[in-house]
Amino acid sequence: MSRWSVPALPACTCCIGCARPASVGGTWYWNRYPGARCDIQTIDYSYTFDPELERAWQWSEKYATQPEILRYLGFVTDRYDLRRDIRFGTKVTAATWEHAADRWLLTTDHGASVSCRYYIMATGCLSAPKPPEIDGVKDFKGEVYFTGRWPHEEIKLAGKRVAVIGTGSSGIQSIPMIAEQAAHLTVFQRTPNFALPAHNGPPPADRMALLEGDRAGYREQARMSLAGVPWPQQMSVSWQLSDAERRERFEKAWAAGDLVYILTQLWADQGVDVDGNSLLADLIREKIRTIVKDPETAAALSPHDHPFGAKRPCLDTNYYTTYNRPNVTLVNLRQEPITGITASGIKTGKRGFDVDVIVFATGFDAMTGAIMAVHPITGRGGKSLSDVWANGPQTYLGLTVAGFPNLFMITGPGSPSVLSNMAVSIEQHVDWTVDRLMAMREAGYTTMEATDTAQAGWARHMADCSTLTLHRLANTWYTGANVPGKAWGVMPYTGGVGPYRTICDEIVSRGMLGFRLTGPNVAEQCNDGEVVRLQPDVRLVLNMLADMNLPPIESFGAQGARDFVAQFNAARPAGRPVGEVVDGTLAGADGPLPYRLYRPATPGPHPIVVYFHGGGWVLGDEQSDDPFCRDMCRRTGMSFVSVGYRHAPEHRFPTAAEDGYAATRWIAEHAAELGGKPGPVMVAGWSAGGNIAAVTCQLARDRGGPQISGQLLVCPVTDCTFDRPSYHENATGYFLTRSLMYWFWDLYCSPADRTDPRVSPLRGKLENLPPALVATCEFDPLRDEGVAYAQAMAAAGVPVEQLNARGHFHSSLTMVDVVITGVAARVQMANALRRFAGLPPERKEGDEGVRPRSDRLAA
Ligand code: N01
Repeated sequence: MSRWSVPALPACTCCIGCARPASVGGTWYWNRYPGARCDIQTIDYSYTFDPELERAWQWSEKYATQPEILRYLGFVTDRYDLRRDIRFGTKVTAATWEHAADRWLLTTDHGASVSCRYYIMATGCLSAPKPPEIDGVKDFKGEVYFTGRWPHEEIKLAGKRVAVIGTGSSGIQSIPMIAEQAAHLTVFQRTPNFALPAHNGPPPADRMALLEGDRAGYREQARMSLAGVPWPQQMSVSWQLSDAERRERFEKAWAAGDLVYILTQLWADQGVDVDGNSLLADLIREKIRTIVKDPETAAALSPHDHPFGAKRPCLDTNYYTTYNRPNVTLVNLRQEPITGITASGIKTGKRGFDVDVIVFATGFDAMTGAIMAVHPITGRGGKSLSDVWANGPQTYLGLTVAGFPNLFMITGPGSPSVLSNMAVSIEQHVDWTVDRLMAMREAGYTTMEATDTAQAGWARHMADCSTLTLHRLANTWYTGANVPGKAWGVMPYTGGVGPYRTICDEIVSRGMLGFRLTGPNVAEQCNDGEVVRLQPDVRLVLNMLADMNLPPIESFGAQGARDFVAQFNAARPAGRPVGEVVDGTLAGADGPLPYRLYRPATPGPHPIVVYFHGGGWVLGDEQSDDPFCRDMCRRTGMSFVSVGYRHAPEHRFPTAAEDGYAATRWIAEHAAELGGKPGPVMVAGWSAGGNIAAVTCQLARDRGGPQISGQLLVCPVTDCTFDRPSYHENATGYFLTRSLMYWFWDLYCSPADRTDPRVSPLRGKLENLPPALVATCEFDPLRDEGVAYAQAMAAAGVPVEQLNARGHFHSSLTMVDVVITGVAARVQMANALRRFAGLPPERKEGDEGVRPRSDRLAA
C-alpha cells in the first residue's frame, strides 16, 4: 500500500497531509519521527511564567524526547484548564478584516466562522512541511513518511530497505535510529550539515545548580541574552588565542554537547567573521574525518558551502558513526542528483535504489508557510497578505503588519524566533501582546496597527543586523532558499533576544512608537517614527556607555582624560596581526616625535600612508588607533605610519598642524628606509587627525611638497563654527558631545586663531589638493562640517568621494571588531587609498563578503 498521507488524518488535497491536530503540542504533536528530541537543553526549553509550574515538573533528560515534551505541554494545558478554550480539528482557512466592525472574520473548515477583535497567529515557524519537489513520488508502491507528519502508530522498519532524503536536524536525528532497525538504510544527502554530539543524559548538574541557585536571575539572564540561553558574552577573538588555546576551547565545547555553547562561547568572532568561523569549521571537519572510517564518505559529510551556524547546525546522537555501519550507504546528491522516484525506489543520475520505505526529512516552508496557508488574509482596503509579502515578509517587529490591524504573529518573521530558544521568544511575544491588548482596553482603543514608516524602518534595521552575521552567506530555510520561487532574504531577526526585547519595551515607553491606535470614543494616537536608526552594534555600544553613567570626559582634565582613554582602549579587542609593527622616532617641527609603523605581511616595498590619530588635539598617541591602523594596513596592503604629534594644552595651535606637516615630509623623504615605496605618500586621519591630514595637504601644496597622492579624512574637524545642524542634532548622547568639542577647541586654539586654515581648513584655498575620500557619520556633531569640506573641495575641482555612514556615530569607523557594521565603510576607504596609489581595488572574501547568496540550490 502506498502510505502517502497519514491514515489517521482526513484525506487531504496537498500531498503531505492536512494539519488537523486532535490535541495540543504543535511541532511536538506532529514531529514524532524516531529520535525526535529538542536540541536546546530542556531546563531552558520550559515555560517560566509561573515559578510553581517550574517546581511542579522535572525533566528526565538534558535533551528531552518528543514524547516527554508532548507530555509536558499536555500537563501545562491541563494545569491551567486550557482545553475548554481550544477548538481542535479545526483549520482556519481565511481571515478578513471587517472595517465597519473593526473585527476579524475567520473562516474555518469545520463549523461556523469566528468573529474576533484580535487575530493572534501562533501558527509556528516550522509547521508547514514543504513538498519534496521530486518527480514520481505518487508512483512509489512502498511506504512514504514525512518526519514532520509522522504517524501516531508505531512504524515497523525492521527488515526493510529504507531511504531517507534530507540531512537537516530531522534527518540527522532519525538516521541513527532508523539504521538500527532497517535491513539497509540509504541516505540521500544534498547538502552536508554541521552536527555536534548531544552527549545526552540527565540534566547537567552544573546547569541545574545555576538554575536552582537563583531561578529568577537565571531566567532573567536568558531573557536578556543573545540566544535565549544564559551564557555570558564571549570577549576573546580568535586571533588573540593560540592554536592550542582554540583547540582546548573547541574540545571542551565538543564534550559539552550544547549548540548554544559552541555558537557563543568559543571566540567572539566566530559568528560574525568568515576567518574566525572557518577556524571552528575546520576543527569540526577534522572530527568528522576522525569518526567516519571511509574517507570518501567523510569528505561527502563535511560541509564546505556555508559558515558554521549560518545554516542551522544539528545536535546528534551517533550520527557520524552510523556511516560506519555495514547497512548504511550515503548517496552524495551533489555528484548524482535524484532524477525521479519510481514504483520501486529512487533513481539518481548514475544508478537506481530499490527500497521499501522512503522517509522525507526535507524540511518546511519556514516562517511564512503556515501564515500564508491561511489564504487569503485580507487586511484594510482589501489588501491580501500574500500580495503584500510577494517579495518577502514585511513586518514591524515580526509581530504586526502595516495594513493589517489587530493581527499579531507569535514569533513571526522579523523577530528572533528560530534563532533563539523558542520558549523564551514565545513567552516574550505573548507577554508583550497581552500587555498591549490590556493597555488598549484600559485606554479605550480598539485597534492597533503598525505604520508604514515604522515597518520600513524595521526592514532597514533587520538588514543592518543581518550584515553583522554570516546568515546571508548561506542558502537555508532562514532565507527562504529551500523553497523554489520563494523570495530570498534573512527572515528571522538576527540582532539577538535581549536587544530585541529592549526594543519592544522602548516602543512602549516611547508612546507606542510606530503604531496607530484608534477607538470609538477616544482621539486617534499615532506616534510615528522608526525605533532604531542606529546601526545595531552602535546601539549596543552607546547603550553600554550610557549604562556606565560616566561623567563628561572633559571633567577629568587633560591628563585624567588621557588616562581614561588609555584605560578604555585597553579593554577593546586587540587589532589583528599585520606583517610587522615597528616603533621609531622621526623629526617633527621642533624635535623628535614617536611613530608606529604597520607593515603588511606581503613583500614590499609598499605605498605609505601617513596616519594621524584622533583625540581632539589633546588625547591619544601614535598607538591609540592601533586596531584601525592594523585593519587598514591589512585591507590596503600598504604601510601605515602613525605619528605621535604633540598635544594641547601643553602645545597649542599650530603645533599639531606643524608636526603633522613636518612628519609627512620626513616620512616621504625616508620612505625607502621605512620599507616603503619612494615617491608620493598618502595622508589619513580620524577626527582631529583628519583635521591634521587635511591641513597637511594644504601646507604640502603651498610649501613645495612633499607630494601627496591622496587624502582619507574620517569624520574630520574642518571648521570653527558650531552652528551646523549636526552640532545641534547630535550634541549629546553620541559619545562625542558638543561640550567636549568646545573643550578640545579651547585647549588647542584661542578664538583669534580659529579661522586660520591650519585649524579650519574649510577656510583655506582648496584648489589643487590631492584627491580625497571624506567619510562622515550620521550621528556625529562633526558630520556637516565634513560634508561641507567634501563639497567645497569638489567645487574647487578636487576629485572627492564622499561616504556618509548611515546609523553610525563619531567613533564607529575606527572601532574595529566592535562596530562591525563599519566594515563596508573601511572597505570603501581602503579601495580609495588603493586608487590614490594607482592600485586596483582589493576585495577580501570574508567579513566584508556582503554578497547575498541568492543562487538557488540545485538538487
Ligand atoms: O529540515 P531542513 P529539518 N532533494 O530544512 C534536504 C528544527 N528542528 O526538518 O540542505 C534532496 O533543515 C535539504 O537539503 P539542502 C530545526 O530548527 C529542530 O531537518 O536544502 N534533498 C536538507 O538536507 C531545523 O533546522 C529539531 O540541500 C532535499 C533537508 O532536506 C528545522 O526544524 C529537530 C530536497 C531538510 O532539512 C528544520 O529541520 C528537527 C530535495 N528535493 C527539526 N528538499 C530539534 O532538535 C530538501 N532536501 C529541536
